[in-house]
Amino acid sequence: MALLLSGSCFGAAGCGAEPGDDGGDEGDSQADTGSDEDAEEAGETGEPPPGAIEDGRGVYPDVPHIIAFGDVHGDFVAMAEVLLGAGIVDDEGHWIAGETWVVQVGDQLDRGYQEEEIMNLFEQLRVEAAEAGGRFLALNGNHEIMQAEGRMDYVFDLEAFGGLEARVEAFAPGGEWALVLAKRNVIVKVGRTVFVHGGALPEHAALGIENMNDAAKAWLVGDVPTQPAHIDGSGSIVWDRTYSDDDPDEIVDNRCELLTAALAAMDADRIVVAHTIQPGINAICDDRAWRIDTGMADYYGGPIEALEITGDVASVIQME
Ligand SMILES: [Mn+2]
Repeated sequence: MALLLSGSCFGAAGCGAEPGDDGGDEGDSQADTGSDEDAEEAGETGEPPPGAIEDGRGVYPDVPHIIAFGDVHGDFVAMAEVLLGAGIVDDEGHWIAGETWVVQVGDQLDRGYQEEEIMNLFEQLRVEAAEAGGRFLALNGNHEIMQAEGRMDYVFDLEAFGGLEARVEAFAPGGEWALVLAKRNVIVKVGRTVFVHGGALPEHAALGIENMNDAAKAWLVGDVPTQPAHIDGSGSIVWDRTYSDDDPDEIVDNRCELLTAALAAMDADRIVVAHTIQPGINAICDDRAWRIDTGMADYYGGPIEALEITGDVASVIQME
């Protein structure tokens, strides 16, 4: 896919940190809009990009067309293949999906070398999508929350976000990148479909989607000192694997019953989760739990796929 690879840095967004990248993308000097210039400047200074539009509290009306994709883990090329392959952006990285809603189900960071470029592009798409009547919703996964906890265990690129020390400061609650994470949600419901990085069990559902997001944001912006339990650790919505782990030693036997209860509590028909790598996008529990983390990032080398929901029909888009 020469087009995808040569165009994968989308000009101003850049992929300068990728090892072995010789800095291609010649002739891509048309930084003709304010947002492009801002994004470029942001990349150079380590400052987060501007973005006035927030994601709201996480519960939205039904929309005709949704595309969701999973963990990208610092791999701009894999991310670009999804966005291009699913018709979300043009080959300069600008939104062309009209009124489509796109949900990225968390884990943009760690294990890769283009984290800032991905974050900057996602902020750009948030604005462009909303202007076109669609939405681009990037969720916070466990790897985003880990940054805010100061847990840099899976950082590959020690230069990203100004270096490790600056990174810890910027992602600590109240820090400039934590404020970017605080614009996002940890769980959303669009129409009858819930999206969350790990999973939502009945006890999470009982808290309420909007309340879970409000509490996460209050911590990320620094208003509340204590990290909420529902985004903290293995039993939390960003870490739980109940609906995604098929390992015979780990599998939760009554998970479809738990799902039924959780969906009822959230007034939803299906859930879309990531976090546990699947051989390809698939569903369990009578197509009510979709697992969409295919390990597409270079670190894992899995297939590039996205989930498309049109009306009440969910189907898989395969990019290869
Ligand atoms: Mn994860």
